Amino acid sequence: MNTAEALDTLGVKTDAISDEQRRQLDDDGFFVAEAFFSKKATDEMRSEFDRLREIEGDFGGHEVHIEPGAPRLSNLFNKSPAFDRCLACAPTLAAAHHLLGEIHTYSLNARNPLQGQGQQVLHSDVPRTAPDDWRVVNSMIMLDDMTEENGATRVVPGSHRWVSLNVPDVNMAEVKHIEVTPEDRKIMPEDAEAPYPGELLLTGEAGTVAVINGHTWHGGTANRSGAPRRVLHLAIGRRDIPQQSVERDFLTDSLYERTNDAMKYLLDIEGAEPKIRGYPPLPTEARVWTAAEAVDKAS
Ligand SMILES: O=C(O)CCC(=O)C(=O)O
Ligand SMILES: [Fe+2]
Repeated sequence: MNTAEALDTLGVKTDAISDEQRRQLDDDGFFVAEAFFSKKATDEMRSEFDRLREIEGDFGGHEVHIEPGAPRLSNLFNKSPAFDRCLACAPTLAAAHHLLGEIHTYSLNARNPLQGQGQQVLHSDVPRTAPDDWRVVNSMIMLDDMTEENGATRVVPGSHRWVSLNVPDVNMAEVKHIEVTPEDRKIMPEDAEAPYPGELLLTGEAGTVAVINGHTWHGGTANRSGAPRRVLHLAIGRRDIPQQSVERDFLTDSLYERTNDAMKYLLDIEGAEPKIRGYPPLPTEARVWTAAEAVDKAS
């Protein structure tokens, strides 16, 4: 199996993204695919988000990090078959194959900023050690309408070519240190939570998928209206970069049993031994991540 074969089996065609979307990804570092998921698919994923949030409460997101003011969930492939369809999310997967070549899943998380909260520091999800060392394509699968009022994701066009910014430590992989030149310093924001010149908000109706190069400077914004903003983050990584959610370590018997060879290839669980029976266990304590912490590390 290889990525081209897996994507073909899953019905993801290389022309699933248009020439214009490919150009936007290359030049701007992001594009938006409107109305990709049907209402039925979106409704089902949204109600699973709610069901799992009930189960996980304060521990939601514990496998990666818990974010005060923005309830999260992680390890979602293992938690509900409703998310299996994300393995055929053509805009994300075609973009990832285009940019990264051989791929596997990086993570499937979810996030819902609460009223008045959720402003994140501007950040790159992953570091980069050479100009074209692209590592991750991330995407926001909108389960609610994402508007300028309810905490849309902001992006800075063209910033995927700039220095890596405020990369969360869980995503640093082998990179120990990000080289920052005096030229870089000039464009790096003094206040990473503040609006950045030229930033845009990614908005769309439920079912829309916004795809970004994981290196593009971006971040969640505050939910001013309080309307729910449930979003899945489907991140796909270059296959030689370790997964954020190492699926072999989290694997449930249910996910292993219901996935075909192409899905197993993308999840990187071919021949793996399921470790978990039933619902993945919740911890008794978990890591909290705050914007302030990211900036401390960066300075
Ligand atoms: O939920 C969002 O709008 C973006 C979140 C994000 O970039 C992150 O948590 O890394
Ligand atoms: Fe991010």
